[in-house]
Amino acid sequence: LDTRALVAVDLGAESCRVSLLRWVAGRPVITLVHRFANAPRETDGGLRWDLRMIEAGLEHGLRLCAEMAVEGVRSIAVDGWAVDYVRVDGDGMALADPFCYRDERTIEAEQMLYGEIAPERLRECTGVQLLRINTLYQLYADRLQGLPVGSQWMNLPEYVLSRWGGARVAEVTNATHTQMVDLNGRRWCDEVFLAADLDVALAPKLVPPGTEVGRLSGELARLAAFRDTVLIAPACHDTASAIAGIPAVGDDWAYLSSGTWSLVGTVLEEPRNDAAVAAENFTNLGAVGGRVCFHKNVNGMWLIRQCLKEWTAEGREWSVPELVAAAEKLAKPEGLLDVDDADLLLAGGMPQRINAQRVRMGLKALEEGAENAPAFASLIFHSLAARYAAVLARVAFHTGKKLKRLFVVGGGSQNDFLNRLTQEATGLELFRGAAESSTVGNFAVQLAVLEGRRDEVTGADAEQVSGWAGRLALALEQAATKG
Ligand code: LFR
Repeated sequence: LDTRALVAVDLGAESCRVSLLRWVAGRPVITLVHRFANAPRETDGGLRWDLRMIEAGLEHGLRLCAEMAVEGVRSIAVDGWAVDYVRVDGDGMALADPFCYRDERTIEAEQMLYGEIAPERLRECTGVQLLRINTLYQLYADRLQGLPVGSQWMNLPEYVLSRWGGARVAEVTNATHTQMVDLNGRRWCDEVFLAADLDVALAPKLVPPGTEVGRLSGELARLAAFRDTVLIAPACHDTASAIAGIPAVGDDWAYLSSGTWSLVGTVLEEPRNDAAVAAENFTNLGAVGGRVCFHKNVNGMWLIRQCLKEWTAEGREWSVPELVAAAEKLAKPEGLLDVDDADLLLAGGMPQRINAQRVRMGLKALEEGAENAPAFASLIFHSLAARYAAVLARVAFHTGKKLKRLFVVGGGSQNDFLNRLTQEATGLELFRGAAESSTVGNFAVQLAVLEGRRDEVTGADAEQVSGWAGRLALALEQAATKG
């Protein structure tokens, strides 16, 4: 057995993480080596990510891993949030900071695109939830805005791999979220490219999860630990990785991947895209094992984070646990929020946005200001739980599954109050998976391919990946209790 270490990079809209898996007495132990904050900012006429900051943070993380892993690093894999992309020049260098998917330019672009291809047809071709954040609407918006569009582009995790020496690819679980991939063939969909007047030759080659894309090269490769390190595209979509990190088998379980967004659904062998599914705008994204993540994007911790930002600006720093504890003491709020109201997906002024919605609904506005933060938090948690339950009921309906268990993973899974509300609202048995489930799934895919078990990630034997996930979830806990 090759006992060199593995590195998993997980890019999040709120924080990026670099983790190391080492073998200690034959057992895997995972350590979160470096975590740094991430956020989009308004610059250059748009809401954009600070690419240089992200790349520098990741490089710092890799250097720390190299110091720790005296045994050497066998492979590195990168997953991250979907849909955003980097345009590159012929040398693979970024042409600009990438837009954040929340940038408002796609509000109009989405409507314009439907003049070229009907939304129903887009759904039929791709099976993907119509969301203005999808890469398709963003690339189309670039075109409408007259931005230079003749360059190749890559989604962010794949871009990071390419910067470290990997080939330019589009890993398929991540690519499905572009809304430009054919639902059945899982190839770039010519009809969609044509409708949006986009050049399919500028889209990278599609590869399945668990593809070796090259060897680490450049400065970092001079470090002893990185002398012979391969680069792997895991499930580059963080949600697909998070789901691969759930150690569940059987047909009676659903997932809630809880972070900035809440992804609420279940894993299917085959996509479901009938008229009722389309009418309710569920998605069929690529999952590990050639399977399908059948879910809906529901708003998530974004609501709380955005409120916290306002209260911090007022000079009151609530910690999340403190806020959760205070919210839990309050009586059930009067009237719930429509958490998926388009207005609540936008940045800034969240308490005001929430109150504006309440007033529109004929409810009493909450008293604004940091001192009343628990009332906002209580409203948000109760509303999220109710929404999860409503979506899960529809998941059961559309898939015909008899759901009994709900696995909650991601940072939001640490919120016991929300978990309790979710359990009560759904009536499902709730299991708390790993907070860093994307990292677990990322490592699980690496291990499967490194151990010569490609079939586990491409289809034939997908349940085995959850075997790895089970072992690795334990590895994480050990790391945590050992500090
Ligand atoms: C979660 C996630 C969701 C995707 C959203 C935007 O981090 O990747 O799956 O819909 O972010 O990329």
